[in-house]
Amino acid sequence: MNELKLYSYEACPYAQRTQMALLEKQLDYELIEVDLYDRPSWWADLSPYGKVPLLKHGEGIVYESAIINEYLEDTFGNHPLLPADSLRRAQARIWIAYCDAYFMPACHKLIEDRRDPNQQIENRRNLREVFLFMEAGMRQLGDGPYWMGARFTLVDIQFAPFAERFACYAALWQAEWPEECSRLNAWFDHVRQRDSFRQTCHDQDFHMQRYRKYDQAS
Ligand SMILES: N[C@@H](CCC(=O)N[C@@H](CS)C(=O)NCC(=O)O)C(=O)O
Repeated sequence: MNELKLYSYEACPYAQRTQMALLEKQLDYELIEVDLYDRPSWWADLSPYGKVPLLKHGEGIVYESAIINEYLEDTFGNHPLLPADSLRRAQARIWIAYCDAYFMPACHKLIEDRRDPNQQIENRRNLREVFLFMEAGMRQLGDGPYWMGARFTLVDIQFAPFAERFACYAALWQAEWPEECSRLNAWFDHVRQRDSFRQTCHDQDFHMQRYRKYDQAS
């Protein structure tokens, strides 16, 4: 049987992406929690580099959240999560890549350099530029409410878990989501209403408990 199994970790934003795609596409799947702090013996045999999410489809193994989500999109035509037009698909993929190549590193730099106030000034300036770049890019794409327009896509899924955690970056490392980013604000207001988000998100206390550990680590 070609059943779908998602190996996940509850707090993992990348695994959340995959779970959101599975829910949006209304696919049946088995959710298997892997305790990354007490790894089961079978995990090393299954996962080539030990990271969640990992999708098992029949005997096939796929990992890397963005690639799993594209695999689901390629394999299951129901409830499409990429635009039909090839130029719009390319644009969607550009933003999917942008999230991991620019947005997340800009956030993570604030965590890494938390003990270096001078570097944090530069990091906050850089994060602001990233936000303004995303805002301008979204406006060029159209009115929304979602990233690519009227329809929810893999781009929304790519960013959503990090938008959810952003309040923690703000509380702990003074990250700022610029007020003038009105298209982005409206985007997240809509994303947080999606069932796939509501079923996979956690409240700020849940995330703060985990991020405080990073904050306290030397
Ligand atoms: N680029 C990967 C990142 C996945 C990732 O970093 N997952 C973390 C949990 S949030 C993990 O499994 N860490 C365990 C490890 O690195 O050994 C993706 O998008 O799937």
